[in-house]
Amino acid sequence: MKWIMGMALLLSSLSFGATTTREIAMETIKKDDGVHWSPETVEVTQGEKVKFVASHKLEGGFDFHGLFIPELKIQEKVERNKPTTIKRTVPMTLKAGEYKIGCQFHEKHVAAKLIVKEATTKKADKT
Ligand SMILES: [Cu+2]
Repeated sequence: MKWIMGMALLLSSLSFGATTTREIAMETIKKDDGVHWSPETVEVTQGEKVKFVASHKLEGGFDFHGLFIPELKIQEKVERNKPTTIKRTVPMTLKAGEYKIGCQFHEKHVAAKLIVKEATTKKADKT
């Protein structure tokens, strides 16, 4: 019985614990004659560990794009068919709100939205 509870605890800490890194796949897509980062919206939480996997598989056009999220100190070159992995922890000091997931190379590259949500533990401290 103790063993089962131990396993349950271990499993729940694996799914929800601070050690979990969530993978966020970003991909270039063509829409309305422009290149966009997809998905259009990415939600993260303060303190969350994330792993961006950025890929560019579009044929024609630019050979590479950039993944540019200054708030997370991300400025990576993403070459065609060479997915790039970037790991970050969302700073607890990063204000909740909306930021851009852009491209540092192309002005017309349509940015996606990065939504930073307040950590619930921080909320609990306030009340
Ligand atoms: Cu671009």
